[in-house]
Amino acid sequence: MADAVTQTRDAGTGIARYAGKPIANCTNLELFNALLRMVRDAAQARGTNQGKKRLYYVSAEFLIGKLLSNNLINLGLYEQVRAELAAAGRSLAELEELESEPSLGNGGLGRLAACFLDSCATLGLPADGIGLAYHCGLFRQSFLGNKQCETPDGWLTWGQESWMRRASLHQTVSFGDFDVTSTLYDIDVTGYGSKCARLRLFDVDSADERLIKDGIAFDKRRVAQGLTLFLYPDDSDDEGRILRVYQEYFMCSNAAQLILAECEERGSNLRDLADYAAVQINDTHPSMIIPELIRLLVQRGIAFDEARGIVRDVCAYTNHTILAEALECWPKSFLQRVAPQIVPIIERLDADVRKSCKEPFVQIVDEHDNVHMANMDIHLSHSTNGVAALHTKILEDVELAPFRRLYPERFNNKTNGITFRRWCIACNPELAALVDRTIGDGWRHDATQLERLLEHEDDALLGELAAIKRRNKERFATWIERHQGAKVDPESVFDVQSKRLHEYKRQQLNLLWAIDAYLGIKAGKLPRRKVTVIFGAKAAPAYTIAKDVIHAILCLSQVVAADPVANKWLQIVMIENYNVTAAERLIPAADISEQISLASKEASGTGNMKFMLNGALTLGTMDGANVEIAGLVGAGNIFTFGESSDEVIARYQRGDYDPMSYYQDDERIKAAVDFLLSHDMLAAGDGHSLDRLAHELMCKDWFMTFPDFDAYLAEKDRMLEAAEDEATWQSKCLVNIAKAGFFSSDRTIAEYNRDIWHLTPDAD
Ligand code: GL5
Repeated sequence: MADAVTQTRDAGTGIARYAGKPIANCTNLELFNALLRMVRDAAQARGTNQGKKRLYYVSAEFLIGKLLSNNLINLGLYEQVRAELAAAGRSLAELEELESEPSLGNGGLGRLAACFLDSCATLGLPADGIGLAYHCGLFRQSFLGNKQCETPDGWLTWGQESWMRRASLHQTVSFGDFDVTSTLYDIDVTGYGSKCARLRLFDVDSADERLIKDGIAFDKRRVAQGLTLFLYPDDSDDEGRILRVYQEYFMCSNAAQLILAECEERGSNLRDLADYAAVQINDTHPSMIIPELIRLLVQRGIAFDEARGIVRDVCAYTNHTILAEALECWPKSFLQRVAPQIVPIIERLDADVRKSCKEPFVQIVDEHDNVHMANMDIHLSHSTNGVAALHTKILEDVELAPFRRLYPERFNNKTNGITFRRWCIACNPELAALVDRTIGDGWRHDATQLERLLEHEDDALLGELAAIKRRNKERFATWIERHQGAKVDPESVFDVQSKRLHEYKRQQLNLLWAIDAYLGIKAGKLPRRKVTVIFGAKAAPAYTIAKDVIHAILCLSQVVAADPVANKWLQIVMIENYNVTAAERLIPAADISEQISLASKEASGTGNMKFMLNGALTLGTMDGANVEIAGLVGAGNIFTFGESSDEVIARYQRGDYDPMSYYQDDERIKAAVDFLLSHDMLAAGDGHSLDRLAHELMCKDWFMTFPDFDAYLAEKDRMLEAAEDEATWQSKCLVNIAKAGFFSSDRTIAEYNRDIWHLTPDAD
C-alpha cells in the first residue's frame, strides 16, 4: 500500500511517514495501522520464495497468532521500530496489545501449520498455505457461572487494518444445488531473514455475519451465507455435518483450481504436475482435493488412470491423530448432495482398491456407504506420515497396519517442531538474549547449537535462568490480572496444563490431583510451597464432558479461593479464551509442563516442545513426542509416570477396564471423585454437570484416568520436592533448553522436503 503513504515534512522516520503525521500525534491505532502497512511493504519488497515446484500446504486451520512483532523480528526491524517509538515516548508493547489475534485455528494442528509456513519461508522453500478465511474463527471463550460460554471471535473488526490482502483471484465452486463465488486473500508469511511464504485464504462472497444469532448459533441450512463464518461449525446434527462437508469441498475445490492454474502458468502441461506441485494434505479435512484434482485433470483431457497416477505423485498425507472418532468419515449421501461430481470418482477409486485388496479395513467406501477420508488419502498419495516416532510406530504396527502391509514404502515419520522465532525469540526475549550472550546467535538459524549451552553451565548462568523465569512469572501475573482480574503469586510454583480440552489429554487427572491436594491441605498436609495450577483450554461447543471438566475446574477454583487456609497453598486458575497470545505469556512463565495424555493417544503434542524450550520441566506420560523429549534430556531431567502405550493398547484390546473397581478400592480416588459432588462444589456449580462428570469417571473413564492416578500423584510430589532445590532444578531446565534444538520446525520442514516434497530452495 505504498501509494497510500503520505510524506509529511516534519515526519522524518519511517513510521511517521506511514502514519502521515509525527508519531507523537498518532493514536495507538494509527500507529498500529502505520506499522502494519510498513511491515507489509517490507515483506513485499523481500518477495516470495520462487521455484518451479511449489508446496501447497492445505489445511482447515492456520493458528498464526498475532503477526506484528513476529514480522518485525523476522524482517530485522524489531529493535529499530521499538527504539523509534520509544524516542517519541510510545510503546511497541502497547501496540502489540492492540492487535487482535486471527482466529483461524483450534489447537496444535493449526499452530503446527503456522510454524511450518514460517520455517518454509525461512528455509527459502517456495510454499503456500491454503485454507479458509473464517470470519468469526473458532469462538471466543468466556466464563459465566463457572461455565464456558461461546461467542463469535470476530477478529476482523474495529478499524484495524488487516494483514490480509485481497488478491484479484475469483473462482466459482459448484455444489450439487448451487454455485458460489470465492475471493482469495493473501497474508505474507515472513521468514527469518529470508523471503516470504504466503498464507492464501478463500472466502465465499455470499458470507453474511448477520446470520449469527444467540452466541455462535446460526441457521446451518443457509449454506451460502454460513459457509465461512466459523471454523468447525457445530457438527452435533446432520445439518452441521453437511455444512462441514460443504466447507471442506469449498476449500478443496478452490485449492485444486488455484494449483492447476498456477502450475500451468509456470509451464506445466499437467501431465508433469508432480514437477510443479507438492500438495500436503494436513489431516483429513482437505482430503477431497484428491477426487477434485482428478476431476479437473480428466476435464482437461487426461485419462482417468493417468490422472489418478498424477495426483498420487503430487499428494502426501499427514495423519495427526490416533483417535478413531477424529478420522473423518462422511456418508456418501452427504457427498452426493454437496459435490455429486466427485462421487463417481470416489466410487471408481474405491472399486480399484477392491480389485486389488479384499481387506474390508482398507476400503474407501464401507458397507454402510460411508466414505473414509483417511483411507482415500493413504491409497491416493505417495506418502503417509505420523507426527512423532511413537505415533508413527502405532500407526504402522496397530492402527493402520493393513495399509502398511500394502504400502510399506509410503509410511514415514516426521516428528513435529515449533518455530523458535515465535516460541523463544519473540515470547521470551530475555532468554533469547541470555542464549545470545552465552553461545552467540548462531542458534537462531541452527537450533542444534543450543546444546553448547551445556558447556557454559555454572552458578551464574543458572542464576540468570532463575531470574528470567521469575520476571516472566511476574509479567504473566500482571497480564492475567489485566486479562481477567486473577491475582497469582509469582513466588508459587506455576504448574501449567494448556491445550485443547479433551478427555484423552486428561485435564481431569490434573483436576483430581488438585482436589486431592486440597483435601490434603484441609487435613493438615501442607505443600512445601504454594502451587498455582494454571489451565488454558477451550472445549468444543458440543463436547459435553469436556465442558463438564471446565465447569468442575472453575468450581474448584472458587472453592479453594474461598478457603482461607487452602488459598495460601493452592490456587487454581483457568485462563479465559486461551489462544496463541495467552500461550506466549504463559509458557515462558511455567515451571511444570503437564503432558499427561493417556499413553498412545497424543499423536505428538507441540506444547511440550514450547515449554521445554522455555525452561519448564515436563511431567508426562511416555506418549507422543514426550518419548523423544525423554530420550534427549535423559531420565534425570524429565518426570514421567503411568502405563506405557503397549500396556494401554493391550488394556483396550482386552476390553476389561473397570473404573468402578479402582474407585472402590482406592481411597484417594474415591475421595477425589466424591468431592465433585460435595456440598462446597454443588454450592459453586451445577449439580447436573458435576454429577455427569463423576458418573463418567466411575462408569466409563474411557481414557483411563484411574490406573495412572497413584503414579501421577507420586511423581508430581517428587517433582514438587525437586522444585525446592533451586540449583538442581535450574540445571535440569538448562538441559531441557539445550536439548530443544531437535524440535525446531526448521528441522521438521527440512525432513519433509528431503523425503516428500523435493523442492529447490530459492537461492537469492
Ligand atoms: C493434533 C494432535 O492431537 C497433536 O498431538 C499434534 O501435536 C498436532 C499436530 O500434529 O495434531 N491433532 C489434532 O487434530 N489436533 C492436534 O493438536 O488439534
